[in-house]
Parts: sequence; structure tokens; C-alpha cells
Amino acid sequence: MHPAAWAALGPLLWACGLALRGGMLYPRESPSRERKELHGLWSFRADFSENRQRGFEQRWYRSPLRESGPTLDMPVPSSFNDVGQDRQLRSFVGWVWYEREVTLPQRWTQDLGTRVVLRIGSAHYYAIVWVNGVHVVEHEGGHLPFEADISKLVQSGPLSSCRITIAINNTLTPHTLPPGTILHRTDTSKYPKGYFVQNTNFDFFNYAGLHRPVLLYTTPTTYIDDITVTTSVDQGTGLVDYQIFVQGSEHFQLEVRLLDQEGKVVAQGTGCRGQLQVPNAHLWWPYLMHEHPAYLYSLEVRVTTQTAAGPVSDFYTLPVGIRTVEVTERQFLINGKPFYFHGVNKHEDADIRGRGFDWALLVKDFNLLRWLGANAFRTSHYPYAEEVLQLCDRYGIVVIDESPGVGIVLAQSYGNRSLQHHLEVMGELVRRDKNHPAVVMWSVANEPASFLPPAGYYFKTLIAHTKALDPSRPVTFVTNSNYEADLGAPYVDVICVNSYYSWYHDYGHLEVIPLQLATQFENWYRTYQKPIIQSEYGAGAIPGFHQDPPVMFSEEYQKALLQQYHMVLDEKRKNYVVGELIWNFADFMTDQAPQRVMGNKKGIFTRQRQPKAAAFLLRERYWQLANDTRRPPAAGGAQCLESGLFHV
Ligand code: GCB
Repeated sequence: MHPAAWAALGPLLWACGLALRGGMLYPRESPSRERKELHGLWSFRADFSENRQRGFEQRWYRSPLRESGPTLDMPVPSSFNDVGQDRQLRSFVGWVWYEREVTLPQRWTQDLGTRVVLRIGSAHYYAIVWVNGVHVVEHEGGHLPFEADISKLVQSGPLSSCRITIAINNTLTPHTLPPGTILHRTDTSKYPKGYFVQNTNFDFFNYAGLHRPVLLYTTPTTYIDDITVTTSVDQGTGLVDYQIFVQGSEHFQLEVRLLDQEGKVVAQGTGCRGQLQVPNAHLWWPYLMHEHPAYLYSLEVRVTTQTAAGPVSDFYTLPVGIRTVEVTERQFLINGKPFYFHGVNKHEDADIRGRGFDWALLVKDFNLLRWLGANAFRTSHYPYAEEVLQLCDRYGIVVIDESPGVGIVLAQSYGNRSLQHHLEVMGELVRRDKNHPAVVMWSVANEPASFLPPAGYYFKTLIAHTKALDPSRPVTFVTNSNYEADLGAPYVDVICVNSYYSWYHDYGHLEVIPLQLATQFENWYRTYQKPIIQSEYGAGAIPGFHQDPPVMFSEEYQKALLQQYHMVLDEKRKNYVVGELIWNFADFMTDQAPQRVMGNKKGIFTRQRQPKAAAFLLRERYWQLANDTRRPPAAGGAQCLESGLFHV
């Protein structure tokens, strides 16, 4: 790589490979825990200097950002790319600086029995954080949270405020996830001196910034650091195995209680690990698979220590869904019953805010999913916000939880350095999402060049590591039907395959789909004897473009292409095909390219979440599938299922 590209990366080079320490429980309020959200306007500056290092050379973190130059107002959470009018900021590559002054409640700064934690939900891609000019944490990876205990800093002086500075670099290299390369254009007859661009091998815009909530929260100094819950069922009795990690003291009492939705205690225990038994448990069922889907219990954990001032407790409540997941040669089973994924692939993407978290958008998306009759989605192509998974738990939307391993196509990205980082990312992902009943499978990557020789060792190691981290869930990666050899497929539990017949080849020839798709399924099943999910298929449609007989990019073509797929899916789902996920839920932004019309238009909804014709087709199908594949009604129950079809 050209030296200037390394300069653009700056500290990224020396700070990779941070070990995974401690838990990453979602910060919930409780009688012992407070939260302070830092959303709103932050001060912002992109470092446009040629080597992108001015911020470090001039130590912009040492004093308020406004003192080292002009600043912009920047909303958090949001990507910085699309909120301004500056084309150069939209496509900026390098370090950007965020800053926020926070006034803290007096108790937080004076009570030494209080622990104050700064938590950043996501900063894409590499982040360095200072509090009052003191370096507190660094993190690599744009889609998972990280924290710093800042108690000592905020409790050391008379100040009741603190200044948080976050420098974020969006540069992607062959060793980041997702990978990318910096291309230096050195022909001075065509490009100015020092000109470089970011190149990627994935099909979405590399939005950057503080994408998810940034907040401060407190715990007592002896606190519940992590909880791991796994569930099973034995003849109607729900078994909840728990393990709890406490930090801050070795002497404490630990009590756990499991409450049902009426607030009744159904089981209790003491100590750091144990099993709770729930006779006649309400199981967590997916949406449309049961008359009462998504039943959640509450696991109340209380840890108490004795201090000079008397006993002090920390409380944390974790939602728990009791369910099982298994994979056989032909089936995907939830609670022992065959489950058919009928759903979507999504992106975290919207107008103006880019990948920034937004409650209104989240609720709209879930309303659309339920309207559609979708029972599942894949977090293509990176982990989504924790708030998204919480809604999946509550609504019964099943999730294939994917790592940011997308576009791994360069031989360089299969070396030890990349593998090591990928292993760490899987560790962070499992640590964050392991307790969500909605998450039924991990996906380690999307369409990696799994035919390259080093891919065999890479995926064998990665998948074995993921299974060791979480033996309770199957693991997959998503491959492409065009790949002739797949060196990773022997290690996965479920084959997820993407194909774009009559779209990326045989343009306009919808009639070839049945043959090509049937051949795809038969080949994969013959080779691996594992259940298969059609993890992507679809066609671009520009909303409002109509043409009949259908031609590419019309709403009619998108619909007709889906219908061809559905005929084959209906045949093969009697056998070993266990799911279909449309590409994509909504139109989304990509890099500019001649084959992209203001982004990727394969959404069945527009980017503004309005339905195209295909959305109505899919809605009919999904509700019908819900009826065809639903759980047989339990004796003496399930009136709404027994009485016939779900209502569309
Ligand atoms: C794929 C990729 C996805 C793309 C899609 C497309 O195979 O997994 O990221 O957006 O195809 O539309 O080309």
C-alpha cells in the first residue's frame, strides 16, 4: 500500500488486536443504574489535511474543538455523510472528530461508590475516545458497542462536567471487516497530487460516524458484568441455565428470580450459575407460528455486597425467551417443530441519517414486516443495533445474525491478521447478542471468495470458533450460486445461497429461472446434504416504472421474477429448502456506479418505505406460507389457528 494510505489510517496500525474483556450487557435502568443519553448535537470537524493527521499533530482532544478551528453541528446518532451540502464531506475518507460537553449529576461525580461508564453503540470504523483530554478507549469495527469506565476521570476534581472527544476513521483496508483498499491515483495528468479513493467489494454505501446511541450509565462499584442464559425444554418444563459474572468484589450474595409476564415469580435461585426450572413453560415462538408468539420472561438478578455504609445491591433485568433450535439434514427446528424462514434481508439505511439509528424508522420497519407476514430477517451485512434485536425478541421475528464479513475477496484478507480480527469480531457479536431468543443462527460472512485455497482453513477455524463461543446455535455463511467450489460449506450447519437468475445474466429471460434454480438446489443438496435457505434473490425496480410484458427495472419485472422463484421454492420446500429471504426489504444507498440508479433498487419497499407492486405479491405469499407451515394446534388450545387462515 502507498505510504500516504497508511498515514490516512494513523493509529489504526498500532492498535489492532484488542482482547475481549468483560461483558457488554445492554445498559438498562434499574433501581441501582441510571442512564444519560448523549444524543443531539455534537461539535464536528473532518480533518481534510493532506495526511489526515492534523488532529493528532495539533492534539485536538486537548481543548474544546472550537478552539482548534471551525466546527459543524452534527446530529448523533447519524451518519455524517448525507446531512450536509458538501460533496467532499459526503465521500470523505479519513479522520473525523466529534465532541460533546456533558453536565453530570452531582452524585455521579461525588459518590465514589458509583461507577460511571461511557458506552458507544457503534462508531464506524475505528474510534479513539478521550474524556477531558485523557485517552480512555479505542475500538476497531463499526457495528458493535464498546465502553470505558470513566469514574476516576469524572470523580477526580471539582468539575461537574466532562468533555468527550471521539476521533473516527472510516478507512477500510484488506484487514478490516468489511475489507477495502485505498487506491492512489498517481497519474498527475489526470488527478491532483496525493489523490486517493476508497475501493470496496460490497454493494452499500460506506456510511460513517456515530451511528447508534452514545450514553453514560452508572452501576455500583460491585456490579453485574455479564449474564449468559441458554434454554432447553424437557417434557414441557422450561430449563433456563444461567451464568452470571460479577466484577468489583469477590464477596457478594447473588439472587435470581424468573418472572412471567404477569409478574409472578416462577423460579428462583442463588449463586453465579444454576438452572431454573419452569413447569408448563410458555415457549418463545416465532411470529405467525403460534397464537401467543414471543413470550418473554424476566430474569431479575440482584448482587449484594456489604460496605461500611451497609448493604449495596446492583440489579439487572434480562428478558428471557425459552426456546430450542436444532438443525437436521433437511429441517430447521424451533421448539422441535419445522420452521420455514419467510422474510427479508435488510440494511440499516435511510434518507439523510444514512445508517444512523432512528426509533421512528425502526417502528415503521417492524410494522411493515408484520404487515408483510415476514417471520425472519438476516442482518445483512453487519450486526444491527441492539434495539432492533430487542424488538425481534418482543415480536417474534427470527434473526440470522451476520458479522460484517462482507466482500472478503482478496487473498490478503485470508491471512492470519484478518482471521484473528474476524475471530475477535465473532467474539464481540456473540457476547452482545447471545441472550436474544430471536437470534437462531450466526452468519460469519456474506459471499466471501470461498473458492480461494486459504478460505478452507479460514472458515474451518472461524466456524469452529463461533460454535465454541456458542454451542447452542447453528452457524452458516452465505455463499453465491455462481461459486463452483465452496471450501467453507463443509463446516456450516445450513447452506445459505444467493442467486440472481435473469438479473445478472440471461437478462430478461425469466423463463430460465425454474431450470437454473432447481439445478442450484439439487447440486447443493447432493453435495452437502444440509438444509438450504435461499438467502438472497430479487430484481431491481424503479418505483413507478411500468412495462407489460415486463422488462428489467419495471415493477412488473420484479414481480414476475419473484413468481418464477416461488414456483421452485414451493417444490423444494417440501424437501430440504427451509427458507427464502428476499433481497431486499427496501431500496438502499450504494457507491455511485453505472449499474446503480441512486443506489440499489431491489427493495420491495422504496427507501422511504412505500410498497412497490412486489410487496403486495410477497404479502399474499407470506401469509399463505404462514398458514401452510404453521405449527399444528396443540390439543385444547390455539383456537385462532384451528379456526382457519390467519387474516391478511
Ligand atoms: C449480493 C450481495 C448484496 C447485493 C446484491 C445485489 O449478492 O450479497 O450485498 O446488494 O447481491 O443487489 O447485487
